[in-house]
Amino acid sequence: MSEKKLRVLSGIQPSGKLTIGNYIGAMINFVALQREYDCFFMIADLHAVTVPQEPADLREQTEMVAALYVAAGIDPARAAMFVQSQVPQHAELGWLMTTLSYMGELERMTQFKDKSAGKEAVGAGLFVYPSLMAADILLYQANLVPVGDDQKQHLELTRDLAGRFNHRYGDLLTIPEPYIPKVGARIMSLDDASKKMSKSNPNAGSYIALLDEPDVIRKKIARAKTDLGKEIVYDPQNKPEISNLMSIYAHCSGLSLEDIQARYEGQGYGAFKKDLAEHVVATLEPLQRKYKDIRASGAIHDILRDGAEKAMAVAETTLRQVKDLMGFLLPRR
Ligand code: AQP
Repeated sequence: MSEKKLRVLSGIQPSGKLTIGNYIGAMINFVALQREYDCFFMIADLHAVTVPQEPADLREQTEMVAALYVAAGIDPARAAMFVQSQVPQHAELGWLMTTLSYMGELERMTQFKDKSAGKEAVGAGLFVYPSLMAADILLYQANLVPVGDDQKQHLELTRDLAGRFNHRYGDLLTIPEPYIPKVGARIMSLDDASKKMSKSNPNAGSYIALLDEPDVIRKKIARAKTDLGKEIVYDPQNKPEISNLMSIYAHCSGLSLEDIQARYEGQGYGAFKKDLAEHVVATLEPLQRKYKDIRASGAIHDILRDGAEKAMAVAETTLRQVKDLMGFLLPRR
């Protein structure tokens, strides 16, 4: 008898145009994970609205993320890909998880502190974001959650909430483990390597969007910040800007950091940046081509409908069990 596959849940917010950071840090891994695990990949639109979104942009970006998932190699026949708001169980379990959460633990979340710092009005959604994230994971009884450094604290809270629920109401929820990807790196902003590259950065020059035209990519890389001196060496401590560009180079060319260093010995930043731009353009070209085909085919809506149905079947089972254990009166079937 074949062993049951472990389940994985992950997602990306449609809060802007996806960047090469999202691609290297998340999407490449999604594609690898679907071969080995029972995967659920969502488009986290309920999370995206924890900061204000233009309605037309949100809709377009949601479709964009879905088409980019497929263009990057996510196979809807293997992995369920769905829009979070199309599976209403997320919002409902999110509320129940909020009632299980303590103010103190939510106040300690560094992402909340970072995103609310210096703001006069901070949305309550931003505060309870981690409770919703816990619901996203627990609904699917996910065993593994791929997380970057910045999400580790949220996963820890998810584990605490699952443990609290199980202790209080009965052993139901799977305690998820972090999955540390084999490949992947934190890609930093092109204008400041102390900050991660982010799709919501108002400065479009700080990121390479996956759908940027080749000439836009060339311009952005030509303008990317560099460090003092002109050596191409990987030294994140002393040469953070060039080290970040070298990471992107390595991912797009398949060369090691040592190979890149050797190749540009004695040359300045100019030659390095020119070649880097061509590697990025060549990496994104097939992705962009597939993306256009998928958008033109109109297939994305069917894929998302099927994905939501698949997700809902699992999510509804968990939600019903949760509500039953908590003492909610369930409608008779
Ligand atoms: N710069 C990055 N380098 C590597 N991985 C990254 N990820 C995001 N930026 C980088 C990974 O992409 C996935 C999706 O992230 P998200 O959309 O849920 O939110 P995020 O991490 O906050 O991404 P952004 O682009 O910075 O979005 P905004 O600007 O809206 O906050 C995650 O797996 C993340 O690790």
